[in-house]
Amino acid sequence: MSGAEQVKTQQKQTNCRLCSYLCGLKANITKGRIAGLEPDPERYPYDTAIVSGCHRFHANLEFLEHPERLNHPLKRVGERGSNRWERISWEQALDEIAAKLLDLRARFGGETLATAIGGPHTTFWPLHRFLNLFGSPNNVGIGQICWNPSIWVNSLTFGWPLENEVDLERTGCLLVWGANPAESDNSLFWKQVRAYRQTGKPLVVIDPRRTRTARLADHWLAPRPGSDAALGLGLLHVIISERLYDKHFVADWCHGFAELSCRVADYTPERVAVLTGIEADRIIEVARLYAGAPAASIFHGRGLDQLGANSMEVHRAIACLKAVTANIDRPGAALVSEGPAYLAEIDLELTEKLPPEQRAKQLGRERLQLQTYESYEALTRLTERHGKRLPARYLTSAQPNLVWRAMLEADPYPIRALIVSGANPLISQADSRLIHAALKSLDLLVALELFPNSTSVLADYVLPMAGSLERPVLQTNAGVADIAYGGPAAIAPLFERRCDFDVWRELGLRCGQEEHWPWERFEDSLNAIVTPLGYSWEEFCISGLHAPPPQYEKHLDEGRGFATASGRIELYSCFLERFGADPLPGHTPTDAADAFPLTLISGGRKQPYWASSFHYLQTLKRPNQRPTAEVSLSTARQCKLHEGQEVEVATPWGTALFSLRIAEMRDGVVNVDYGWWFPREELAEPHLGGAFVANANTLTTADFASADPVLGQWKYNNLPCRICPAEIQEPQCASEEPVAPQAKENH
Ligand SMILES: Nc1nc2c(c(=O)[nH]1)N[C@H]1C(S)=C(S)[C@@H](COP(=O)(O)OP(=O)(O)OC[C@H]3O[C@@H](n4cnc5c(=O)[nH]c(N)nc54)[C@H](O)[C@@H]3O)O[C@H]1N2
Ligand SMILES: Nc1nc2c(c(=O)[nH]1)N[C@H]1C(S)=C(S)[C@@H](COP(=O)(O)OP(=O)(O)OC[C@H]3O[C@@H](n4cnc5c(=O)[nH]c(N)nc54)[C@H](O)[C@@H]3O)O[C@H]1N2
Ligand code: SF4
Ligand SMILES: [Mo]
Repeated sequence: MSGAEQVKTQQKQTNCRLCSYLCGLKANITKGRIAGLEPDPERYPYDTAIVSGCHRFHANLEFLEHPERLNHPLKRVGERGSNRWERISWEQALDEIAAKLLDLRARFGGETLATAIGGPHTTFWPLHRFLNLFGSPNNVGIGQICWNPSIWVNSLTFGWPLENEVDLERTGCLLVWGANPAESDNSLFWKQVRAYRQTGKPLVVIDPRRTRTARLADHWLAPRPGSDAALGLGLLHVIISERLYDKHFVADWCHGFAELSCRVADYTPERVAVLTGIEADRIIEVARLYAGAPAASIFHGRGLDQLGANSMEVHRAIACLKAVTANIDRPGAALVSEGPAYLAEIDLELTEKLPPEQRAKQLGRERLQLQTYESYEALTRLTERHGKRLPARYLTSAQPNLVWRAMLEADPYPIRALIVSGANPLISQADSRLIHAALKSLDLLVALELFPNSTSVLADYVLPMAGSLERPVLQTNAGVADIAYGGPAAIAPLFERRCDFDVWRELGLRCGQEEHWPWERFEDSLNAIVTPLGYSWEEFCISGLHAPPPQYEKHLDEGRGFATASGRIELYSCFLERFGADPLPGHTPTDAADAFPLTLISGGRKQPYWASSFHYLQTLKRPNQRPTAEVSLSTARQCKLHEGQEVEVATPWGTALFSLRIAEMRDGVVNVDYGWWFPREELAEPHLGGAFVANANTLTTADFASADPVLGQWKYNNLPCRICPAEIQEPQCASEEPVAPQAKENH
């Protein structure tokens, strides 16, 4: 490099934003453009192996400068879905959207606006702040099916959420249950799991598929999908009947041990073997391994978060397993998180500003036991004893099926507007055809997006958002733990792109919310968030990490205990009892459906994609990458299918096409990729980028009537299905074994 060029090149700290790790990077900036990126060894979570193993790191610059990125605000000119747009100014876009929102609110009330969010792609508290101040309880997204069943369960069992990331150096036994970090993480945690395994300590993976994670394990249990709660009860049965539990800890700190013992008494290994399809001996072996380790950990994933009623049940069983073995708040075991020492999410999202009469408009609240404002408030009264408050936004988020139906049927009131941010609901939320009809019926649909996609093409306005490297980032895990990490933008947003924060603030100013948006820039709000830590945003960015060392056995502090009604860990939950739910963990068997003899898992993760994201990036494109449906060899033979064949997967709700892959997994189970669409194909109606071709969510439903009454949860796993060659389209295979319909077994 010549001397003249060296002068022009500036190095700036920034962060990748292509997954939730937000890896610290250094950007080399020449003439205002990023010429190159390298990992920053000074900042979290630096590890050479992370970057060399991460597919997406190398895609950052393509992501930033991709020719299809949205660069200017667009307004629809043709029919909805015709993909014809005019470029307009930000002022015009914001003025028109705000005017339309105010008009709709005057006619139908604040509840007429809904928002849709997805995974942690952006900072969501500004959206919630706007929505609460606007007066709507109707945010849909992932509240019930990603992460939050365990947030609810751990909070009502232990008084606050537990850390899911486990202390692998000090644990003596690790169970990875319904998660596949080899594909879904592929970074720091996955590296730690591999290092852990090299020490020879036991790794148990519980997954119907022999994933890359399962291949690393010395114990692979392949339950029938959806039967995990029964497995949990079986493990508890062995631990209690063989007296492997921690007697002192149970006597001192657990409430309801006698009731739990009674509940698990008839979940003998032999009976659980029938329910789960796992041999009794293996259940006994894993129970002894877990209870016998000096410290043991359970890492769980979305395989357990998306099982309908059994999600709460399995998380309750796991919480009881941790409690009775005293694997709580000790090194190498589960840690009760601290509350954030920085400005808490609840104070940013301003849920207390949503008036009671608007909270009362939460759809389905008469039937839901948790996942309502009332339950959230009751939980907060408990956690406040320890000076902590959970974020409300996920624990009260709306049941999506009821929101889509209110758009279509105006029942019990009309929802006429939707703003989508950091999500692609047509592809990544349940029941794509219903969502399609609902979006088409709206008076106003706005998409805050980085790339055009199957949802944004249906919008009235598409607003171009700043993404990775163009905006500061701060990950706070929604404030359920005392951890925060992030850093500054490398460059100002390109073209006319803006941060999501700016859009919500500008809409807020136009909708009478001036007093609640004191920060002019996103950075100003980040400054306010970290100020309680004793430094400014700029100072925070130097290390980019706030992660105080863990504190153990906090319940032993003078008079502290656990923030539950009994002050102890609630094996028997007084909280669930109060809201009419089963106070003990149970198991809900799945009904058999003759026409759909197989069981569907929709969406085991795969690198390098993230749901519907990154399919357009050349850097990541793998030769011949196709959406696949996986079955075992024996299921393939039974169904007369062969590797590479085009197959149709059908459920009672729809069909989708995949390429068949034979994989090591439980017989009778089908696993399909999720998030598939085809950005190179026609985006206009009716094709919508192939939104209905290989989309796992044409196979799913969030139907409220059949959703679980506790959270209103729907299923992405454990769904009835069948599979056949694409051209024949008739069922050819029988079920793995007949499953007799049984009544709910917990009473
Ligand atoms: N069948 C099935 N469905 C599932 C699941 C499953 O396992 N199976 N999993 C569920 C789970 S756990 C989740 S979390 C969801 C994930 O679903 P989503 O979060 O909806 O994921 P994506 O489809 O990747 O959509 C994210 C969108 O956000 C945009 N985006 C990225 N960064 C930004 C930003 O800074 N600002 C804005 N405004 N937009 C941005 C991307 O361009 C992309 O279009 O899917 C759920 N749906
Ligand atoms: N590459 C990639 N990484 C991602 C994402 C992505 O889209 N792509 N999404 C991100 C998001 S939003 C999330 S929430 C996380 C999720 O992270 P993970 O939970 O690790 O996600 P999955 O890879 O889907 O792993 C779930 C596993 O559960 C298994 N499973 C399905 N049904 C059952 C069941 O009934 N019982 C049991 N025991 N197991 C079952 C599946 O076979 C699958 O292997 O990943 C994140 N990381
Ligand atoms: S995609 Fe994730 S792991 Fe990879 S560099 Fe970016 S933040 Fe780090
Ligand atoms: Mo998720």
